[in-house]
Amino acid sequence: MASIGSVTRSLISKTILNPGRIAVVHNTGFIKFYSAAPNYENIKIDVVGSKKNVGLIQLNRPKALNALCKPLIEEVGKAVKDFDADDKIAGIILTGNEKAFAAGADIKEMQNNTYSGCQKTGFLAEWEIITNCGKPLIAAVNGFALGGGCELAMLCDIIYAGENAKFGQPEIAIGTIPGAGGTQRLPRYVGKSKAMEIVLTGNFFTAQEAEKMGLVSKVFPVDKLLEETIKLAEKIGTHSPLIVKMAKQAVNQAFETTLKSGLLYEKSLFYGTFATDDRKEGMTAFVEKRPPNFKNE
Ligand code: CO8
Repeated sequence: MASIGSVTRSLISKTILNPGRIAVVHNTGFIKFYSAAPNYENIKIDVVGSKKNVGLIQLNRPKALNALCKPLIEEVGKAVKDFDADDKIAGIILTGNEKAFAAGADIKEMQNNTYSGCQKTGFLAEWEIITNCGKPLIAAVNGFALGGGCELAMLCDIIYAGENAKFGQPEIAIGTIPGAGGTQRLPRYVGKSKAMEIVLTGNFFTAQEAEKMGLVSKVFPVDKLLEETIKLAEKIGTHSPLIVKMAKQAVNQAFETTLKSGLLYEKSLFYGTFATDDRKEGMTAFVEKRPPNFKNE
């Protein structure tokens, strides 16, 4: 299976990725973004795609199977926030390596936690930043996505998986329960019976099973996963960023509310699109039989 390095090299040869990021950073105004970015220890970031409009975040603690220690989640939060604030970025991809997306919370870091300590420090509060991202967040999952790793994938908007991906919520086997959305998001994706089975047994399930359950949108050969996920983000990037954001808000509302109030929410956002220049441009371009030129206004 290809590593992110070899996938990156193969994409460079297809000019999907930028071989000299620093130069393009200068050319496209990313210099400020990158020079301001901290020296990450647990993740790698890049800007990819033929239009250099896709933010890529790779979890990078391979020896610990990308276990989600607090500094790693803080770095992911910072990178997501920066990409979210960057007008040139249309979507953000979260990925790991071929063995693991993430094997869960860092059990060694958590081992001596206490109830009062969790309460006092607000354990897991740093996940909120990722949840609040307004731009499409796409998980590209190869290998293990377990516990917090499965939960991290589930808080993304779309999950693409490699054929070797293994999902699971095995917290029960170490005397705890999912704590970053596993008991809440999983039933919304796969229904109660499946979610209960997964959470109460701790059993792992395959990418193909995850696709069948509706947790994963598509499954790809391992070495094609990142390339296909970049294509997905690029396709989304052809649309108005403003309208994409509204569509994301509307779909997410379906998980938060009753059908009646969700439909009301949808209607008000739908009407709201008629206050935007991009809605006008989109429909005018259709009528004039030309491609739209969206301005994010
Ligand atoms: N935490 C810390 N270290 C880990 C973790 C983890 N979750 N998973 C793997 N590692 C480490 C191992 O300790 C090992 O390190 P070392 O070489 O120093 O001993 C290294 O990664 C490689 O792991 P293995 O040797 O075990 O690799 P295998 O290929 O034999 O097995 C498995 C891979 C099956 C994935 C196995 O490592 C495993 O079962 N890992 C634990 C999976 C798990 O239980 N995850 C759930 C954790 S609890 C959780 O996520 C709670 C969520 C709460 C919210 C989220 C908070 C961030």
